[in-house]
Amino acid sequence: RAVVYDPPVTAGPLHLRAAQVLEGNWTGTSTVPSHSLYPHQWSWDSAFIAIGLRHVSPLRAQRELESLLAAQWDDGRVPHIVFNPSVPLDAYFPSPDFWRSSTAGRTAGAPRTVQTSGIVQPPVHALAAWLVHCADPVLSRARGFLTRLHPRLAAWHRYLLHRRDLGGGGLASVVHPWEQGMDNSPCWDAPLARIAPAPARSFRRADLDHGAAEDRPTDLDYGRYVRLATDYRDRGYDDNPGTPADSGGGRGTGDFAVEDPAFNALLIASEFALARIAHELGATGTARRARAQRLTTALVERLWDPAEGMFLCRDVRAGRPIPERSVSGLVPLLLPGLPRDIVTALVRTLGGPHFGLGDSTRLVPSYDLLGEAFDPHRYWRGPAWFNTAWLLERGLRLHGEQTRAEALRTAALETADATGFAEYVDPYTGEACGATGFSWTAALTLDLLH
Ligand code: 9YW
Repeated sequence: RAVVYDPPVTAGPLHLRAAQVLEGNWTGTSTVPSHSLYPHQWSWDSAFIAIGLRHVSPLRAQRELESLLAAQWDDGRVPHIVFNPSVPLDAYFPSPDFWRSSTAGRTAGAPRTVQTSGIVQPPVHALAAWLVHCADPVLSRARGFLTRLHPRLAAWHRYLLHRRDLGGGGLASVVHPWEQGMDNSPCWDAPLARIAPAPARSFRRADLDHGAAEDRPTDLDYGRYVRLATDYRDRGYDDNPGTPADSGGGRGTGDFAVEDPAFNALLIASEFALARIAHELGATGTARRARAQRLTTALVERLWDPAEGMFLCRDVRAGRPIPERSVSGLVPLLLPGLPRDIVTALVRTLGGPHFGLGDSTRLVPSYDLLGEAFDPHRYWRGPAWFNTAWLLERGLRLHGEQTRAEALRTAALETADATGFAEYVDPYTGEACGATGFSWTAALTLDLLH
């Protein structure tokens, strides 16, 4: 089996090489995460890409978000993939003929012309829109960028806070591991164990044409991802939040529902950004800010574990926390309204034996170094990723941890440079895994350089 990675970009200063990666991955309306592995538009990738792209081309950064939000469904959901019709169907699985958005998603208001997936990804978009606006407010105002985006971003948050409050405690639930963005995190092992996998013969994984099998999720994982997505599609992508599940495990009808700390922290950070956007557009933003504070309280009440010194995922169907330490449980550090003792505990956990930052690891691992499922090369089961490094760098800086933030920033820049903007790396050695020339790695490099 041939493993074909994207060609590395090797010459010139770091910021120029990063900009070159984004240029190469630009399709004319948006940026692919990687031509080989991910040849369409991905939702949270586009948000991170826009955050970096704003330093090179504020116009392209605006268009990145506009093209994604143009594929929003009438119920407010922003799909996790917007498919490029000129890419062959077999280049990526699951392809448009699997999701069938324009037919299966009709009741939920999927767009008729563009094909999308039917699930979502973390809501980094309002935060990205605000940062993109700030890079060039004159251009942004001249183009009516925020005026046009604001209603769409507000509908997106409404969808998550109402249709997706499956636990009934105010937080949004994800209904598929792909929605949280950390596909094969060990956090999903227990809730996924209840899902009967789709037969391996019923689908064909395109990812193994481009990525090493030992770095990717397993076939059994994929069987379960396919089962969950098929069931959701066959329900017409209906979230049905008002219906109590017969298992007693919260609302909604799917077999998988999890409240995740990073997903919700990003929603809260984006609520704060929406307050600023509303203020820029002439409103006070007070109600949004108050809601962001209330959501922070709900996040602490439902997901904070004082004994672990970090946030844990909550399995809504089983009605209990998931006892796995994932980097997701540290991401709420980016929130301004966090109680001081929680900030202190998170910083301690980040540098402690489970994540080893500033001690045994170069970049923050995606999963507990001491966890049974830890694997330094397998995707979200240990490798370090640049988007989580960027989020934690921001959190450390926000809470006055300048020295730690600076060390993380330097390590991220050096590792991005040395690996040709790898998708993810071995957290101990910094060795590249997955694709190179990966868009969010290049984009967040640009942002960290500014
Ligand atoms: C897949 C595009 C996406 C990211 C996800 C990451 C991966 C898709 O790639 O998922 O086929 O495995 O897990 O976070 O958005 O970069």
